[in-house]
Amino acid sequence: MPVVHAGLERELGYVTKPFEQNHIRAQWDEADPLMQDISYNLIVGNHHEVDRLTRQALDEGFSANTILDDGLIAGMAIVGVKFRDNVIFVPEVLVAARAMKAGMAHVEPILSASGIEPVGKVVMGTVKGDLHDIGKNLCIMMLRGAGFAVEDLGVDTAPDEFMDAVMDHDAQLLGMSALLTTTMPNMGRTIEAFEEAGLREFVKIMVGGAPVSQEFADDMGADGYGKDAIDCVDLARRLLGFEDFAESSEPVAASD
Ligand code: B12
Repeated sequence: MPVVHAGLERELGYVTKPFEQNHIRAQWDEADPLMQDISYNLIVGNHHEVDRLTRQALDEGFSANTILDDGLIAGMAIVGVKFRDNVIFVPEVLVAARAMKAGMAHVEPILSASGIEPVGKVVMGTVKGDLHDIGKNLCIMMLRGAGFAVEDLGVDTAPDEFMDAVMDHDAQLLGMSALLTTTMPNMGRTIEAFEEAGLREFVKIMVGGAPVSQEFADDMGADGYGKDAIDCVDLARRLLGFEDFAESSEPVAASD
């Protein structure tokens, strides 16, 4: 009978939705204790341990893909759920993100060299005139945690820069963030620029940021709006035609 790490068993206690509980538990039920240890240390934000354990796992012959899926992404799933349900807040998420980055530093070069495809390619940036990036960075971290390759354009991004990046990286998705009512219209201007250049049909566009709403997103012709970083991942998956998490997870019996 597989054993789930005692710390992870406690963490699963924070996951109240049965389909999420079943989905994450099923992954750890199958995962090696070392992968579970990576997940646990990522959740609690111990980046030194994630760094050490990821190197150890590679030395022991685990594939970069297994470490990514069963260790890093599985841990990030719990962080995402806890953040959404207000169990943890931005500082804790940023600490977990640092741990994720420590692990990714070892597996990313191997994954890119082996040509393993990410689930999707996303370009993200804060629009022209706007320097707020905390929310955008959280979205990027969650997207990477979910297996997307993300090109981060930073802040104060002009429509041309968004267009160049989407074409250069062959991205299927563009995400724009704005925190100021004065810079929100630059999302619409960017969408217009894509239309004028004949590029709109090549990319799905999602928008977010505190002052942005679904109505505003619809008005300016975006493909979707996300209210937070979890929504951003769900939206990205939906826009690329993936099944919902809920629908894709088979219920499993809870282990004793
Ligand atoms: C931190 C902050 C700053 C920092 C930014 C630091 C940084 N590196 O980001 C600094 C000090 C630089 C700053 C500057 C200014 N700020 Co400021 N700032 C804030 C503050 C306090 C927090 C913003 C934040 O980080 N929130 C936390 C993150 C996690 O939330 P979020 O950004 O909304 O992101 C989440 C979602 O919206 C969503 N999301 C975000 N982006 C995207 C994208 C996609 C695609 C999707 C799907 C989802 C998504 O997911 C995120 C994660 O859950 C807000 C007030 C507030 N409480 O919101 C004011 C606020 C945004 N700032 C404001 C102002 C006015 C300014 C300044 C003009 C002040 C000045 N006079 O200089 C300047 C503007 C500078 C500029 N040109 O951008 C106003 C805006 C008012 C308005 N209606 O426009 C606010 C609301 C404060 C206020 N109450 O007046 N600011």
